[in-house]
Amino acid sequence: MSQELTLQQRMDGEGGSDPLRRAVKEAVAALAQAAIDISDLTCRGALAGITGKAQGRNTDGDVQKDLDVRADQIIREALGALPIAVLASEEMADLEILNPAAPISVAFDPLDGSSNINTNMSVGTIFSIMPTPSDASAAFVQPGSAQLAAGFVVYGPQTSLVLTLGQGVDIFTLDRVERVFKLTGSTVQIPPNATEFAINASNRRHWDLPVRAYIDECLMGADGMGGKDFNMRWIGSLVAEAFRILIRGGIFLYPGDARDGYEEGRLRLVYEAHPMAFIIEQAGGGATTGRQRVLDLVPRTLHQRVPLIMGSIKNVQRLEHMHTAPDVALETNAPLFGHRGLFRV
Ligand code: AFP
Repeated sequence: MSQELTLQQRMDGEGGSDPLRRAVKEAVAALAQAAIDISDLTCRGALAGITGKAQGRNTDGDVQKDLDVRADQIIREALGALPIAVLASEEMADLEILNPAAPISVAFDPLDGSSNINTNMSVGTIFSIMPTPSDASAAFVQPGSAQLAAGFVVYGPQTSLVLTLGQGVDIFTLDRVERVFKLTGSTVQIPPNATEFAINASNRRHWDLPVRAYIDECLMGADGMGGKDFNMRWIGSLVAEAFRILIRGGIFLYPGDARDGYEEGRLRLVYEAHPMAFIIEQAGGGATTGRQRVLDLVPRTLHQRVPLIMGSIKNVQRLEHMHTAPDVALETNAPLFGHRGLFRV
């Protein structure tokens, strides 16, 4: 039996026995148990009847895969008996008011990256825990900075749980024999400078100038104004990109673009960008729309989309600068400039 702390032992060691902290820890423990059950399904795939086949569309028009629906059911069952005021899920049109007097509310994306299921690529679960306001129906009309906890699970070669309770970021790996998550990374810190970017480059013609200028600067590598060569990754699974950034740094971009319906990007604020931003900032990184800090945003609607740029702080700051100083973006992007600036040298 390995000696790493279990998730429960780590949370017990975090202190905070007041009712609010206790409710948070109970919810995290239940979400972790649900993740183990979802992991059992993802690692068996078709043998568990998971085909990735579309089963219809959720109310926001996203294609709903079989595992989206089953993961949503597993999580609701796991949370059902707990003192939770409001549930919000990517798979639910509206909030579910359970016990308005309960201290916490939980929003989750039960299965992120579901377009990867039948290609055996990493998928995941993302969750955000908020304090319940006096008007429980406004549980997710709060800035992301109000979150009490956030986490995500990657169902990949390992099943890993990434968690912040507001005092740094820990990584837990599922011990499949003992069926418990064990601490394998504590107080994780993202390298401040990175030379790896993640974006769906097929959308370049739809990007705004600052994003195009930043990516072109990365592509120009050591020949450009950035002065260093970059690598690129795009997995099509937010949780996998985020996990890689926590481990080796990098910058992830899902910006708004000119495509119909993508003016505010693809990712959802309440149950994707808010929790991811909380985790990334707790690990010393940055998370922005390009112009605003994601954790400062107050959702207008439950399934609101938001541009999400997150990762190594210096890279995120460079991109923000390009959004607020268009001349910088123009200078980087103008075709008349030679590789090394206005005059070829
Ligand atoms: P699905 O859950 O529909 O597969 O979307 C996954 C996701 O929201 C996020 O995890 C990826 O980073 C992003 O979409 C990929 O989007 P593109 O398919 O447009 O590249």
